[in-house]
Amino acid sequence: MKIAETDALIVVDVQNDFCPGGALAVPNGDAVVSPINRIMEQFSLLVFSRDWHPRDHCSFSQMPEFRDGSWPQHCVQNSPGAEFHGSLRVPLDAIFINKGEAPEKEAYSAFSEGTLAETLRARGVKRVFIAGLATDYCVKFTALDAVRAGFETVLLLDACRGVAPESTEAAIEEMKAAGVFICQTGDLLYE
Ligand code: VGL
Ligand code: ZN
Repeated sequence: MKIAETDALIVVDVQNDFCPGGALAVPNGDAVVSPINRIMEQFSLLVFSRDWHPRDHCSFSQMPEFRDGSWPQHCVQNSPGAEFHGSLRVPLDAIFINKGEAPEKEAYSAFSEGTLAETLRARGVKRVFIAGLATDYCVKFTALDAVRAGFETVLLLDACRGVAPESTEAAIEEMKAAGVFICQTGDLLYE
């Protein structure tokens, strides 16, 4: 698959708290860093989203069940857990999206704050590639919103990891049904 000037790469929530040792560690979450680093220079436009919660965010629970609405405290604004993974390459000319800042509202999608679709359209973007964490939550909702916003949408499966196996499988099916193309970073590199 050939990358065009009208493509953007959206890197979703590759933050310490979603990686091994973090508050809401996704199994092998850090495995997404190498493929993302490897492909990013092919894209003329990069977007990095960050889960960026206040201390009292409504999704936080004292007895977390690791599902929607019941997470351990994670990605608190300006905390080490909210920082990007230390090995992730983060070019300064990228677009950065913070989400989940309102205490009373969950915001899984990088499009939640409402400005990303317009920003991408204004930059001439037609197709978005999506990678990062977690497949069954923020990646899924970002991909579904991208389709809804009218972008051709490609999920880079080997550059994503999910919270749990069943919800990850279900998320992949849901994305496919919505029109998301599923491919591998290798399909970009060795074209
Ligand atoms: C996420 C759970 C809670 C994610 C964010 O980035 O997928 N998951 N907050
Ligand atoms: Zn969160």
